[in-house]
Amino acid sequence: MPAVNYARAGDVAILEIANPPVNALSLAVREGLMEGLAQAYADQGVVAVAICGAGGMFPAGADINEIASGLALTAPMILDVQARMEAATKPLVAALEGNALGGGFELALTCHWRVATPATTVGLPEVKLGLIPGAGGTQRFTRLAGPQAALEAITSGAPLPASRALELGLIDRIADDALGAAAALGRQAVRERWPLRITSELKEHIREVSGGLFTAFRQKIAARARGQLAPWKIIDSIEAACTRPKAEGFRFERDCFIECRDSPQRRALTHVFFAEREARRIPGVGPEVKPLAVARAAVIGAGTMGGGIAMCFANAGIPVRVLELSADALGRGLALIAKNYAGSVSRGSLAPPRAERALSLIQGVTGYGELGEADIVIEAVFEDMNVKKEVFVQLDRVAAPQAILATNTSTLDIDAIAAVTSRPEKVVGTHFFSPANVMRLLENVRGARSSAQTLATVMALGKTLGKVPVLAGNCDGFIGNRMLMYYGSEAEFLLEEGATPEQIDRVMEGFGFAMGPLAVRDLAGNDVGFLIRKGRKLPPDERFSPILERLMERGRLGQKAGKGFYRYEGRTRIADPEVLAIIEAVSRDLKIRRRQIPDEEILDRLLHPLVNEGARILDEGIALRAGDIDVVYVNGYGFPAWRGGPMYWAEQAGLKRVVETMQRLAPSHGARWRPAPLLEQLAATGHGWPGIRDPKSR
Ligand code: 3H9
Repeated sequence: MPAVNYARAGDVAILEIANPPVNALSLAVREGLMEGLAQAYADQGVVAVAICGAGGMFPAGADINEIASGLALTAPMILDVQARMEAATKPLVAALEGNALGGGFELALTCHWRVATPATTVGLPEVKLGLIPGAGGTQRFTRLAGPQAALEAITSGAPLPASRALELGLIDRIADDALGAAAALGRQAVRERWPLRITSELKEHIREVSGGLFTAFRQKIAARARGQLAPWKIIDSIEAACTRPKAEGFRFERDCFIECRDSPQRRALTHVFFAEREARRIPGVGPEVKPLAVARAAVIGAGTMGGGIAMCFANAGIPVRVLELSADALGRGLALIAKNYAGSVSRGSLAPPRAERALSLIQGVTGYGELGEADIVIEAVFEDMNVKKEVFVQLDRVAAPQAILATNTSTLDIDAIAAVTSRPEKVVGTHFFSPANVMRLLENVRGARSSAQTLATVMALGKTLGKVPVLAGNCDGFIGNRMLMYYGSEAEFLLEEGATPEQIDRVMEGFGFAMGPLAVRDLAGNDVGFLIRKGRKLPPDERFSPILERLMERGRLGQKAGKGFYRYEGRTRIADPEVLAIIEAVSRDLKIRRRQIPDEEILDRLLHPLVNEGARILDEGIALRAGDIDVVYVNGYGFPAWRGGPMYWAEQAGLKRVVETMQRLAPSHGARWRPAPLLEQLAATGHGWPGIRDPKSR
């Protein structure tokens, strides 16, 4: 099959890019485009050319594998195709359907005009791969829509709906039949003798742009882009579009693209991209296992978590019932949901009609009898085994026979919950992260008897809800929280030995974590952390630090109490001498001599326990692949995506070095520093983690 099909619709040539799954601009496509353009230019009967993608999908970008292998820069490159397009004497019109992204959208921007369907999204998401657009995207977008819109869209990488792209001038028309409308537009341009609109030559938006715009934008994204390379290069490149001659601007973008492509950040983010997709594949759950269609859902509990989960369904267009036995509690829960939607509308992140539609899909109920129509019921009640068991006994009685019964527990035993039902094969964990309507991770937990169809359903559901689903085995804390326990405890041991909360959080945020471990504790609530800890079984040679308990005794519950590891003014955290006094008293009681702890030690002490427990989790089969653990940490625990996740980080550091560091620390820091057997074994044989792609392919 040719990668580009050439056809004629009367006097218009149609170049259809056909390269499944997403019609990426691989070498064969670029070659096909060069040939197709030559044929169309030479064809006397052709007055205009329309470019489209097969299967209703305009290309979603350059081929990410080719960027890693270097083939993306083998001639003909996208730039060569674009040079050929700009030399056209016949109108070129892009017919955009599906997701026209990255290099695909850059190709479209090189056409003289663009038509999209109402459902099309366009965008330049390269930043999410640690890249900047490398085929003139920063230069042409800026010329069409102006620098402010370009800065916002390209540094975030967020897709734009067709309606917004039209407002910004990135596309010219919206039509249900994009290809038909593109051909018509090409004919109209010929008939009415329009000059060909070469986007790289437009000047209106780049004239007299104030430098202050870029300074202000750099300040605006300083926190969000901390430690990263690509966002800053994107800003530089957009600035170059406004301040340098055309050829220089394009060359500058190119140089920045190469610099980013060769960076460790690009490799790490490519790892995360493929790991997220790989995580959806479950051995034994092949395409022959059809997921149950989820047309209606129910959530038990209208607290923060239950409400957030209900919003996820409503946002995806699935009607959902929320159950609270008391009308008061239900009223409070529904009011909170309404408040959350109102907040999104007032911030401008949600259009009022969409908020109204979502709200109309959420129905509060106060009796189990009203849940019989749901295809899946997710329990999100208090984290207590007896309470959960009672809920599942009731659910089993009222739920439809085909319905899946899921629990949002973050630590409890799925099998013990399944055992109280008559349908353990339909019981599964669906662990959402707070706030559930915002956080991308969905940690699905397989019980011993969860059926293949149940697993297929919750994995597919993750995608439907716009989440990143990962499957975990059933154990205390599953993947994420089991690892977190060691990370969190180590932070407190560091406090006992001489570190301060500010130092620890500064080091981890400097590494790229969204928040340091103690700031996170304050956000989640120290009472919550303490409760979870109480339910944990520790190995005999392990202990917890008493610091958390001492903070609790003094009412330092975290942000909600205005004080925890810090004192809070609004959301601003402020170091508090009282906390230091509490910590110092603990050190004294434990007869630990406080010392200055170097920043590098803090980083080592906090990252290694994550990796070591990750190795055990992998060895026990709780995680299917090392990449799954990375996906969990990046999407649920604020680990910087541009560092690839804890397991990827360890592999880059060298597993041998990781083991040596652990062995060095083990004598003074206890049994938990003994390297996991799998880690030792891989370090000794020089192998990487099972389930992380061969680094040579990155
Ligand atoms: C770029 O364009 C650089 C240029 O500026 C300059 C170059 C010089 N390449 O996500 P899905 C695969 S950088 C190769 O599950 P969905 C994906 O791995 C690129 N493969 O589907 C998966 O394979 P498998 C800028 C790709 O419907 C399958 O397609 N573009 C690519 O949920 C289905 O993917 C982007 O960053 C690719 N470009 O979402 C867009 N894209 O089945 C990246 C996907 O074997 N892509 N695959 O696991 C996406 O955001 C989503 O895939 C998309 C579809 C929204 C398109």
